Amino acid sequence: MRATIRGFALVTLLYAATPRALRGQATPVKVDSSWMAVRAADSTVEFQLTAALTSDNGGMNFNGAARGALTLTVPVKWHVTLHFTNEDDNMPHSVEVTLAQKPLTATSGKPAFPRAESKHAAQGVNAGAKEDVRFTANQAGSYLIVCAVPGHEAAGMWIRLSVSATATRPWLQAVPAAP
Ligand SMILES: [Cu+2]
Repeated sequence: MRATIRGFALVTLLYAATPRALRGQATPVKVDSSWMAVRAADSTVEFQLTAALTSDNGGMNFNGAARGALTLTVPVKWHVTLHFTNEDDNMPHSVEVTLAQKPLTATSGKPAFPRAESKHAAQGVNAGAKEDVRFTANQAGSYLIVCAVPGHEAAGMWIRLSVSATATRPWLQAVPAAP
C-alpha cells in the first residue's frame, strides 16, 4: 500500500517536472496589449504575429497560442497587416489565412483572401525572418491563421481570425484551445 502511494507520488512528481511543451498542454495565453494596433480612421488593424514566441507546443505556436487558443476579431472590410516574425531556431514557419473547416484539412495552398499569406508559405522562413502580410478581410466568417509548412497546422500551429459583420472595432482574446 505504502509502496503504491510512493509510486504514485513519484509518477506525479515526474509528470510535474516534464516541460509543458512535451506534455502538449499549452499554458493559457496572456494577451499583450502591444500585439495589436488599431487605426480606426482608415479601418486598419496591425497585428504582431510571432511564430514560436514561447516553447509551448514544441514552438509550433503563434504568440504562444496553439490549437486556436487566440482569436483576433476584425470588422468586415477592415484592412489587416500581420507583422510576421519567426523566432524559432529549430524550424521554418509561415503564415496563411484559411477558412475554418472541421475537421482541419491539409492547407489547399490558396489563402482565404487575396495575398493573405507569407511568401513561399509551404517552405516557411527561418528564425529572425520578418515579413508584412497585408490583406482586406472582405468577407465575414470564421477563419484560421495557420502555419502552412506541411504538418504544422495538424500539429496545432493555428489561431483564429473572426471577421465580424457586427463588430465595430478589432479585438484580441485568449480562448480555450481545441482538444
Ligand atoms: Cu510552422
